[in-house]
Amino acid sequence: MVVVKIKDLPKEKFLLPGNTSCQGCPHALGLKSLGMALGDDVVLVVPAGCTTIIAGSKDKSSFKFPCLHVPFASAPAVATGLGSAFRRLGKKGIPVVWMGDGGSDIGFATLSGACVRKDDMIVIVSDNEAYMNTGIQTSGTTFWKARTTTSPTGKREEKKDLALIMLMHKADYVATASVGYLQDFIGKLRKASEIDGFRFIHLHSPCPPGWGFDSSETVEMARLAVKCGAWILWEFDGKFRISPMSKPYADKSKRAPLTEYLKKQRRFRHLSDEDIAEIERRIDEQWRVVLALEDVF
Ligand SMILES: Cc1ncc(C[n+]2csc(CCOP(=O)(O)OP(=O)(O)O)c2C)c(N)n1
Ligand code: SF4
Ligand SMILES: [Mg+2]
Repeated sequence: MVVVKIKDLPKEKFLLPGNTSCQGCPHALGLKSLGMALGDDVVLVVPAGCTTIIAGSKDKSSFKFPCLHVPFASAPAVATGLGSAFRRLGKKGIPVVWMGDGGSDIGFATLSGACVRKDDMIVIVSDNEAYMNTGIQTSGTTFWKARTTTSPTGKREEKKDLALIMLMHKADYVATASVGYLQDFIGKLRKASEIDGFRFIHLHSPCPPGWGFDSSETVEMARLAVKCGAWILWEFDGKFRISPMSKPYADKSKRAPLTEYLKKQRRFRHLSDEDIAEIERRIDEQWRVVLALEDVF
């Protein structure tokens, strides 16, 4: 685990002020952190999504990172080519794919291919649990029962556990992170940058307009997800470890009430007591899996 101190973080901004993200945008928090973690080494590869809009339109850019905007399904394949070109030309630079959860749904074939080949890149999926840029449609990682425009009565299917999929896919480095704990995210990015091969970070990114909460509460919402046990922070770098911010919540009695997290969000306003009990049961199940992984790896 890489320990990050706020006073040691660089002041240089890689996401510039005046960009077009909504107030309280989780991607903006994540992109700023990416700049602080890896700065000049990053060459971004971005498929369509809110990040495309945040980057700005022709002739202007909100990014100090060099950035390739690529078709939805192709981002990891483009990063593969970029990595090969860097090696051949003897150039420095880490291809970093920054994609949404929708990008990881539609681009799963290229994500899988790059992981199987252990191609040299860091992939970050900034998961706001829906296709936000096109109007809040359900994605594979939308939370069970969450209302979206394509699931007006609540999503029927379970949230896809992308990080565990990538772990079982034998990625060289896999971690979950949260915009509520940016020092942890920065530490994980730095750790990932020290490892060769295919590195994957699943970043939990609560979205104020998409989830229906006040734009001042993004960090609080992200922290509540961790504190109630619904989002578990962990890291695999050859050894699987639950991260320190999540560790206390292995003990169910230490978790914040789940209703505190759910009731603050418009997308969950319709939940019944039975739904909440079922979500709690599923969270307990997820913890059993993650705790077992600590013993296995
Ligand atoms: C092949 C293709 N299909 C659909 C679209 C339309 N589209 C653009 S952005 C987007 C949603 C992206 O969602 P996500 O990846 O979760 O990113 P977010 O906007 O939530 O940050 C969609 C469906 C597209 N650009 N290309
Ligand atoms: S919709 Fe959500 S993810 Fe998209 S720019 Fe706004 S706050 Fe950010
Ligand atoms: Mg999304």
